[in-house]
Amino acid sequence: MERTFVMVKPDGVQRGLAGQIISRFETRGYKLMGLKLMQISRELAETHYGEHKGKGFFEPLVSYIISGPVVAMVLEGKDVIQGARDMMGATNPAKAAPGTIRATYGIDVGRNIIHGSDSAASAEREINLFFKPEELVSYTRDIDRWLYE
Ligand code: D4T
Repeated sequence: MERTFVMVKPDGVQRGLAGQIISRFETRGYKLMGLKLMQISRELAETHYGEHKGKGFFEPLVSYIISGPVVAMVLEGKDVIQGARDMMGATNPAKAAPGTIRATYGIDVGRNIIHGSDSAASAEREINLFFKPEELVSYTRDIDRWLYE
C-alpha cells in the first residue's frame, strides 16, 4: 500500500470545502492515516515549495499557502499517489478535466484549492515535513475486503 500527502489549501478551507474534499477521498476508498487543521509557517512553506524558489510565482505561492489555515492529511491506498493526483486534476483549474476537484471548485492557478504529492519520493518527504510519526495512526478497516480483491 502507498501513502501520500494531500492538503486542502487556504482557499479551500475559507470556502468551506474541506469536508467535501476529504469526503471524495474517503468515498473512493482511500484510508485516512493522519488529519489536521494547521497554520503553515513561512519557513515550512518555503521548504515545501523549495523546488520553485527563484520562479516568478514563488513569493505569491508562499504568501497564498500561509494566508490562512490548511487541512493536511495522509491517505493510504493502492496507487494512491497517482490516484489522488488524478482526482485533483491539472495544476491550473482552467485546464483540469471536468469532474476533478480543481475543475469542480476552482478557476485560477494561484487558487487551486488542493495539493497532492507527485511521486513516492515527494510523498515521503512531505509526510515527514507535515506530520510527526505519532500523528499518523495505523489501523485496520473492515471495509477493506470490499474494496480490494
Ligand atoms: P501543488 O504542488 O500545489 O500540488 O501543485 P502541482 O504539483 O500540481 O504543481 P506545481 O508543483 O507545478 O506547482 C506548485 C504550485 O504553484 C502554483 N503555480 C504553478 C502557479 O501559481 N503558477 C504557475 O505558473 C505554476 C506552474 C500552483 C501550484
